[in-house]
Amino acid sequence: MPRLVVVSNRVADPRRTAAGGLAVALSEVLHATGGMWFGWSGKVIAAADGGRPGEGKAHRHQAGPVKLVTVDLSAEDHRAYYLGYANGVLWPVFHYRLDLADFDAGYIEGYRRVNQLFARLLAPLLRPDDLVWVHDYHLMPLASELRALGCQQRIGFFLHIPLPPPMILAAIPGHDWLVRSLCAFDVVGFQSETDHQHFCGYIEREAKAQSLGEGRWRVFNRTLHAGAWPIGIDVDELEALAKAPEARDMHARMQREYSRRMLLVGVDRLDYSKGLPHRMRAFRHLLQRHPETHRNATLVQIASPSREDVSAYSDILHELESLCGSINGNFGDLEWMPVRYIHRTVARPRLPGLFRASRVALVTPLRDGMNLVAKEFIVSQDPQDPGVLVLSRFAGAAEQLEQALLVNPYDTEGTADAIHLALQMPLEERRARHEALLATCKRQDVHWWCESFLSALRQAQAHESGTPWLRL
Ligand code: ADQ
Repeated sequence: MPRLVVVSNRVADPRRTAAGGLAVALSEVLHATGGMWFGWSGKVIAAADGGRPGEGKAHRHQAGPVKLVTVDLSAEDHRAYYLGYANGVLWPVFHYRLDLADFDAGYIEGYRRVNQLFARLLAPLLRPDDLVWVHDYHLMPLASELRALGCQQRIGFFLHIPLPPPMILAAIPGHDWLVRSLCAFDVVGFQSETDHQHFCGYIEREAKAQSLGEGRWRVFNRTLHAGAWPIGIDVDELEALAKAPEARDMHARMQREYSRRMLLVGVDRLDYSKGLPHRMRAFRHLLQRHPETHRNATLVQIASPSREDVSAYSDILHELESLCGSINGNFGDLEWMPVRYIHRTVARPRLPGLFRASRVALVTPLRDGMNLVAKEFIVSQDPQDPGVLVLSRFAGAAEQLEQALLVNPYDTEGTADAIHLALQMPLEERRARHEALLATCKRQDVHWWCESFLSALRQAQAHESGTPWLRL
């Protein structure tokens, strides 16, 4: 079996369970092949301490049979590549938020510089038959930079966030460079068929790509395989967590605390793509329209701090705080607060207990690549008395989880009606929906995702002869 080399913005130590499902899944293949994980260390070196743009050294650590290689970034590279281009341009545009993108600050140079730095440090560590798997929007030009250095390995890319329609993508200055860089990969994977179709539409129209059938394309004088590989969760890991004392304790405490009320739950990173203010407005509408829910329903909203150094994030924080405050002020009384808003990360082992104690989960992003919380909620339920998933049709997960109550989060009234339906859903219907949803989560779990993507990458031609890839 060829060695697997994973490249991502951040590197997780696969021996730590807190690393979550993705790290667990990748760790199996990394272990089996004596693989390597390469990425940013998370450290930023100030100019005064010698951090220079485009420069950095690779640090190597051994985690069992897996090699972890990390690079520190200079403060300037961190500002332009990570905060600027990745999170200030690509994240908003890929979530259809052109209004939030900062195109003019010249971040693209820093983005390119860091991708070149990664390529320079990674290339000498690669063996000819390695399978290289690059993750996410931070590293879209990496294959093109590796190819320019003469790397002929099979290189795959997986985009964890959505890909917008061609006309939105084309609003990015330099979009043609970005997509052309993407075409230096052998396999390009997306979360949903919708994202995949956006990519095909773009390369067909803008790059005159020719379809070879079965997801293969001839484009920029190379052959590329594109497809949808919806990411799943590690069902076994979550089931084991659910049985452990921390989850059981959490479940018992929540049940005690909310024995007289139905619990609704939302668990998200505090990000504008997650639709938190829209969700609060729908919940407020529910309380206005259905007075019988007063004192009977409590929404626990956990929103973990995220990218607080990007300004759009402090706006969403203030909007959410103000909405929660006004809902509690207008509807709450001495014995009941309709919303419990917690601006913190919940320890992963406690999540299944929280999910299991909840009658309804609100997963209502305005756009989301997949949304793993939706799947984690399903797997955490008691099949005999399961809760109901209210899911945005704009989450990648909606393509698979058809038996959830699908909503349009921009439609406040419609979402409130769906929440009402969820709170009242008879046991038989809850069971039937849950059974179908659970089967999907189990069938297409994270191991299936990992294996099916890697199998496509293994089949990619190792490497095409023809014109060498020129740095663009
Ligand atoms: P995220 O946007 O971070 O990830 P999501 O898939 O919802 O989104 O969550 C990832 C993990 O973080 C889940 O395991 C979840 O339990 C955990 N998490 C989220 N909020 C938390 C909180 N407040 N406390 C504790 N844990 C929390 C990106 C894309 C998604 C895509 C994933 C994976 O934006 O669309 O599903 O990658 O590909």
